[in-house]
Amino acid sequence: MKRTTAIPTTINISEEVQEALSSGKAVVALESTIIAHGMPYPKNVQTAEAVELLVRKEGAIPATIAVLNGKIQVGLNSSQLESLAKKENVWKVSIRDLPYVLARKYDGATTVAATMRIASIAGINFFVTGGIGGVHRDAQKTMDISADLTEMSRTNVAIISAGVKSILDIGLTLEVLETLGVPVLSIGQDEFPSFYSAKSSFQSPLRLDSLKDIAIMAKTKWDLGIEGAILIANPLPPEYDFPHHEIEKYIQKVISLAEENGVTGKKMTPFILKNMAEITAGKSLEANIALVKNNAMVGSRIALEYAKLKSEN
Ligand code: PSU
Ligand code: MN
Repeated sequence: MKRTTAIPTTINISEEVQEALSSGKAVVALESTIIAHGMPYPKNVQTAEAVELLVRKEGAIPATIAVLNGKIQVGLNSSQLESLAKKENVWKVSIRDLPYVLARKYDGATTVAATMRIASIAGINFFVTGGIGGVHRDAQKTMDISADLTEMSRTNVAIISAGVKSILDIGLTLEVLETLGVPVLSIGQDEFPSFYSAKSSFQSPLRLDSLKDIAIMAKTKWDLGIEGAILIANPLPPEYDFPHHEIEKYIQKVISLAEENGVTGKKMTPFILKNMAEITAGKSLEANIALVKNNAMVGSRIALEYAKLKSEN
């Protein structure tokens, strides 16, 4: 998407990313909440580095997005990645937090919602992550629905994830995405994947098997001026798949633990991820790492197809 307005001075885009954007190369945005709040050190920084490398191997340019000392940074170098992964007190920045964290000159890790908005301002249309936020189980009572969903209705970025985690209410999340007009498609299967498993027992609203077709769909949507994201669900590599009954048992335990500890609001998702890793003796973390890498490869390929389509135009 062509930028029509100037980039605000609170955004710093690395030279490499700037160069890639101005020459029409494929650029893939990456979030930083997964680094600072989604995985423990040092696996978080190792994964972030490995993911960037995979994006490059495919021929695209990675742009990890975070807030450093009150400035938005698009494209982090290794020492910036390392410090974000190591530091305590890195703010979890969803869309509502962004102006506050900038005004206070804090360090912040951006969620899917904040990352996609920044990516879009910078002119990046593809964004790779692991899992998105959604409608939590029991949201009828708690109203805990991630701002990732509302952001998807507004911002023209295609998100490559491994589906919706079953710590959330997958059915309600799909319903909300429908209401918000967000196309949800699964790659190569009819069933919508659930992060830790390729299965979920929910039918995927849409299915596409060819990455080129996904790029065509994205371009068509935005060319028509239909605003908002496309959620692309890429099932995790089969060797990491958790059987449904096994994962469900762990999730229920971890959710009760969150309740016992009075965990609510923005602390909920990091709490669940941390405790899932503990209760599965690291197995959920290994799956998480493998699926993010897989998404980086597939997402980069889609971004390359899209860049090709744009250049042919
Ligand atoms: N799911 C994961 N790993 C993550 C997150 C979600 O498997 O790291 C992070 C993402 O940054 C997502 C955020 O945008 O959690 C959602 O948080 P909340 O539910 O508070 O909106
Ligand atoms: Mn929430």
